[in-house]
Amino acid sequence: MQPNGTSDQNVATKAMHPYAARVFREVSERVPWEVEFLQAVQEVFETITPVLEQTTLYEEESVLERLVEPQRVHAFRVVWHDDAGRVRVNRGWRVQFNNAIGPFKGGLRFHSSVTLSGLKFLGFEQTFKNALTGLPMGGGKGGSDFSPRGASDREIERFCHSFMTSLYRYIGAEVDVPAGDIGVGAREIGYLFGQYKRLTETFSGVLTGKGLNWGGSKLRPEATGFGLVYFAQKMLERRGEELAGKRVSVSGFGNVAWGAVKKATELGAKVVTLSGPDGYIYDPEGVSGEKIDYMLELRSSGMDVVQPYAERYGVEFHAGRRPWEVPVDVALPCAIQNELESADAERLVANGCKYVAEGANMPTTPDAVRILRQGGIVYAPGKASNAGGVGTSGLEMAQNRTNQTWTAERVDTELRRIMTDIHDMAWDAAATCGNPGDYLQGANVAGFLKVADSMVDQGSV
Ligand code: 2IT
Repeated sequence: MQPNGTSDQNVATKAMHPYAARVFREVSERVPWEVEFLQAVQEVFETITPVLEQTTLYEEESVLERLVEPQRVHAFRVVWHDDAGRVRVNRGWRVQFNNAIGPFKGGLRFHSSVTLSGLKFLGFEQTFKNALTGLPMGGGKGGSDFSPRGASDREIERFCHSFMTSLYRYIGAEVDVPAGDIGVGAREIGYLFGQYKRLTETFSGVLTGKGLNWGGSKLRPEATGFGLVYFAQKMLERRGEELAGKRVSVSGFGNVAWGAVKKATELGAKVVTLSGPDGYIYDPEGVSGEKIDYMLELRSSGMDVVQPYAERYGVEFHAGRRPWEVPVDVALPCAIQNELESADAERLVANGCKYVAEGANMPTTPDAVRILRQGGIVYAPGKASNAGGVGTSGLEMAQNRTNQTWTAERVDTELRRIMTDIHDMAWDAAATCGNPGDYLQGANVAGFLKVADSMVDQGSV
């Protein structure tokens, strides 16, 4: 789970339509230090050329210029007391990126690596991802450079209360609905919700990922990982293969990895790796049964390391290395942005890997994506393959609006349908562009069209 700048970022704009190239150049000149944000913009802009060649409408309406500018960014100081009674200060943000198709929607990330550039990239991606779910949700993202690692439960509570005190005026069930992300799980959502309720004296669906007793949806914790595996299943099916019997590598050991391991194992695949910032474990027998539950224990220890798994189950631990060197059929990066670089991609290709589906947001660097694709690996970008998490957040919002509690079966059926629809939509959009099977282009084009057309419909706002 090593975050890694964008050392091998490709800044060529050759593949871009002249309009996209101009806007990209303008953004690059305006915020040259926002490398992750620029990486995300570049990836979208490079793939929508067929759309921009067909019509000048988006240029006439300055849609790209508007798309790369968040509607609003809230930046605030988060002051809290640690257990020793010291006053601590962190930075908090909420990037309300685009609400053309619904209220801003997206997670909160608490991690020492969080920056405004990182949140802008995540909010930008979220806008297209949410559009792909088919549900009325705009894009947003927020968080703090607060690291929950090693913090006590009371410290986390005090931090969350302070964070919400600064944020509560700017969110709401019909305005902006945050959720969890790295470092923000059920516990944090509970503290954030409690403070929102106290400050506003309202009980509303202002956050998703809530507890099951107080408005949460069944399967929301599992949804991102489950959805990822459902998507991967579709990718394999399209090529006449099945997931059962396949060897799978997973990176990370948090919420997304946990759900992915659970579902992949249930469907008969064998997950042989997990990873943390400390390195990766190789479990040739497969992560299954109680080992999957142990992932939850590892996570709640708050130590952000995976090595204890190796000690407990007597398997190999590779310190400071990434799991991509292990030969597998399917790789599922589920940790963090830019965790799969060129050398990793080369190894996956050389070892005969056939599918890469992203569980994290933008875990593969642009050069690595090129290497995977040139090497014949079928690649799915996170905005398509990890959309099951926010998709199920959308289902939680639907349940809250109508005062309903759906069964797990119903949520699972809806989640499967959402993932199937995203797969097919991306497939069809890519085919229309003359590149069948190109999920990257398909997802970007389908997401772009929905958001861009909605913006045009609503005039110059
Ligand atoms: O990256 C993501 O899609 C999430 N962290 C989930 C966002 C949400 O609103 O459920």
